[in-house]
Amino acid sequence: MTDIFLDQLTISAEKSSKTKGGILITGSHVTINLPHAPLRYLYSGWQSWSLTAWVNTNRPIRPMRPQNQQTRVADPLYVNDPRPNGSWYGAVELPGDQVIFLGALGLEAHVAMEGKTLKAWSETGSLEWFLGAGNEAKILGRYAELLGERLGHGRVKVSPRVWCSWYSLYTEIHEQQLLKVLDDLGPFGCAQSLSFEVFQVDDGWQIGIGDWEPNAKFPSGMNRLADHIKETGRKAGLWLAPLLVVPSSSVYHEHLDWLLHDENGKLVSAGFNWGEPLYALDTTHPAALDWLASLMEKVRGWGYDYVKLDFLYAGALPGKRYADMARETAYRKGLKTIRAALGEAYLLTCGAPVLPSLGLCDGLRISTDVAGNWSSRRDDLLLMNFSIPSGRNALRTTFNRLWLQPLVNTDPDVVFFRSRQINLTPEQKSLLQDMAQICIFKASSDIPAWLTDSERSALRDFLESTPEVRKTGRTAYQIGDHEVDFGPHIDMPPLPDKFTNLQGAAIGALANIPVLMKVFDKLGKNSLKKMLKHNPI
Ligand code: 9PG
Repeated sequence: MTDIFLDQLTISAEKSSKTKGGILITGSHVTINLPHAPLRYLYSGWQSWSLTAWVNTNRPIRPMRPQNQQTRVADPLYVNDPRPNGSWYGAVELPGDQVIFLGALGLEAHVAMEGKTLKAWSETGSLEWFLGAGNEAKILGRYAELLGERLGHGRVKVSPRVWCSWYSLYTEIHEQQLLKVLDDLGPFGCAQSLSFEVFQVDDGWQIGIGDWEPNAKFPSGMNRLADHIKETGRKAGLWLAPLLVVPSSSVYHEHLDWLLHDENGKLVSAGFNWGEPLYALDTTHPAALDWLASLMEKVRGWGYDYVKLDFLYAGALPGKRYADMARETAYRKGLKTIRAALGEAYLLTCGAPVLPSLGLCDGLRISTDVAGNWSSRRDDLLLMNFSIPSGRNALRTTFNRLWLQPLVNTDPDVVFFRSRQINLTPEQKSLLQDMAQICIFKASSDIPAWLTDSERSALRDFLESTPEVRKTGRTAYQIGDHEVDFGPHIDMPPLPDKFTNLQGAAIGALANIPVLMKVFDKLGKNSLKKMLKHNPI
């Protein structure tokens, strides 16, 4: 196989010119004719949780089940498109490990593969694109450079080390128990302490989604809690989902006009969670923007210097907005308002559309959530949903987004050192830890009281170590004294056979029924409560 040179590709677009490492193309629609049929396609997921991976071109990744989860984890415009496709950029691999890449240098753009052609289009009009061929890492490095020039970079060089309440306690957090955890971490900087720089309170503190005041489990108020955190020498961190609104909230009752509607005047669905349908704030509505700014100022006023903003995709869903503005541009407008109101606080975006968040946040979650299990037959074969929280789903998408590192702090989600309440093997835990070292983003939810002495000391060493990281192959890294190849761990699972697929369709249909979702939610909560009763904090 001879090398593919860019001049062997037929490009149809308005115009094209040479740039360092590739070709710059202008056009609202671009078509590249490929010399051979590709073996693999690089799916680029829309937001943090969406699958981003190299997948064999003969392996369909649809349908993703259940249907009511599709909006939460993928771009609803393309979630059922049977072609290999993805947001803003796409790439194909030809025989001989040759990569051909096409990526937008702007927003509201999509790429798909049809036979031996790559097709790209903008939802709004003419756009610039970058075309590269050859070595994947080099091409993505140049793409990042070009994006940085246009969208900007995060402001913080090194991400802080974070203790996050979610992956042990989930929504079952309360003031006293968090103070106990804080106490057990020890004061920042002491010899035996765990050197987390941020103590981040996740989902569970608020009255509701859209009612961002402390609930009855936080009787002293969020400002007192921030004071306690700061007394230990740490920054206080808080989770919010400011672009989401649920029907039980006061924003929904009082300001229905702030919500995103479609062409027919119906509310746009942002998915389903917490036992309720989700709706989105219209970030072009001036009153909604004022509300967002004052919400951020309130959180800052309470004393929080680290803010994790979640479910941000809601701001970029298709719809008819107060101001006639393209969807990702509208999201960016909202994020700019948020950024300005947050001042110097660290901003971590999550569930966030990837390119539209660049330049406006410090950290970006680049994968779906990790979980206490590595993978499951249910998620891989029955639901075919690679955005469901799990160790392997998180590792796979994180790996394929490492090229974003020059642009933003890349958050691979938390690591585990505990063996209590977890179903990961030592090897699986260590793959996630290695990935966090590569990302230089270290976070954990381990409860100090659940750690053995040796687990606690391993966690301390992890937090304080800064091993040298070197890429040694397409999927391999040297991390300090050991080498790790992620390749075998991030491959896509095989396709289900016909019978399994039918079973999956039935389970997917059941999981789509709101009452059943509520029941599952309730059962999950009960077993969490039971677990916490048997595992004192
Ligand atoms: C809080 C969490 C954590 C986490 C976020 C985000 O509906 N779902 O299945 C679902 C799964 C994960 C999820 C949200 C919803 O995670 O990534 O870190 O902050 O929200 O609710």
